[in-house]
Amino acid sequence: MVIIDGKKISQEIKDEVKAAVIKMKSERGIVPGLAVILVGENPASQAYVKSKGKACEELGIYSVTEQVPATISESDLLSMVERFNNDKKIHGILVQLPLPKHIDEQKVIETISPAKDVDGFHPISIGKLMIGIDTFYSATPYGIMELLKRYKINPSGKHVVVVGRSNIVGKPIANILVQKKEWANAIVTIAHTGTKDISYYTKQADILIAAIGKPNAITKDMVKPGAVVIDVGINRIDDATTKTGTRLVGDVDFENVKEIASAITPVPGGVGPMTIAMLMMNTLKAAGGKI
Ligand code: BQF
Repeated sequence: MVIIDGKKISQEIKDEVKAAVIKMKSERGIVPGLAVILVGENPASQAYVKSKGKACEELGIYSVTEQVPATISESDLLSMVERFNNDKKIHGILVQLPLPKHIDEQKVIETISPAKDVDGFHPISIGKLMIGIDTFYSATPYGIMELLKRYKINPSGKHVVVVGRSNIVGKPIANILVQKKEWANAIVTIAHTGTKDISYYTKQADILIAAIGKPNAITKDMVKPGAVVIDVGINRIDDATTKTGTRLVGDVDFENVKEIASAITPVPGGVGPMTIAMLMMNTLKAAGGKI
C-alpha cells in the first residue's frame, strides 16, 4: 500500500512554480500578483489565507491580503473586487469562502473577472471545465488530478466513484475525470445525500474520492480491495491528547481502509497541501506563465 504524499508533491509543484516565476520576471519583466480578500474573522479562513500569503512570498509571487470586517456591505465588497479587476499588478483574485449570510456568494464570484478567477469558481470557468476548454481548474480538483498523474495512477477506463456533489469538489472533479483526455477518460459515478445505499456504489470503485465532510464516513467494508482512495475531507475533531485539543481528520477511516487500499491519501498531508500549490500554479497561469 502506498501513502500518497501530498506534502511532498505540493512542494515539488511549488518549486516548479518558483522557477517559472523567476524565469518570467527575468525574460518578460512580469511578477505574478494575487489578491486575497478575507471577510470576517473565521479562524479556519484566517489560517487558510495566511498560508496562501506565505506560499506567495516563498514563490516570489506578489500578494495583497485585504481583511475586511464581517459587517462589510455586499456593494462595498463588490467594489473591492472591481478594484482588483482593474489593477494591472493583480493577475489572480480570490475571495475566501464562506462569506457572511448577508452577502450573496454567487454575486461576488461572478464579479471576479474570469481572466483572474484563480479559484475557478466563476460560472464561465466551470462551464469551460465541463466542455473541456482550457481554463482555471479549482484548486482541490486540480490537486487531485496532479496527485493521480504524479503517482502514475491513470483513471482512463477505470470506475471512479465520487461521494459528494459540492460545486467546489464533487461536481468539478467528476466533470474533469469524465473528459475524453489523457489522464481522465474515467467512468464516473457521483453518490450523494440522495443515494440510498452509498456502500453499493463505493464498493465498485477502482478510485474512490470522498468529499463528504464527515469523519470516518468511509469504512473498510465500503472499499474494494486494491482501490485507490482519495480523501478530500478536512474535519476538525476533539482530541484531548493534542496541544490544541483538536485534530484534523478526513472522511475516510484511514487506519482500517489503508489495510485494503492500493494507495490512499492521508489527512493531513494529502489533498489539502495540494490546494495551496495549485492556487500558486493558477496564479502563474493568470499572469501568462506556463510549466
Ligand atoms: C493538510 C478549505 C473548507 C472550506 C474552505 C493543508 C489546507 C488544508 C489541509 C488548506 C480549505 C482546505 C482551504 C492541509 C485550503 C484546504 O495538511 O492536510 C492545507 O489550506 N486548504 C481553503 O482555502 O478554504 C476552505 C476547506
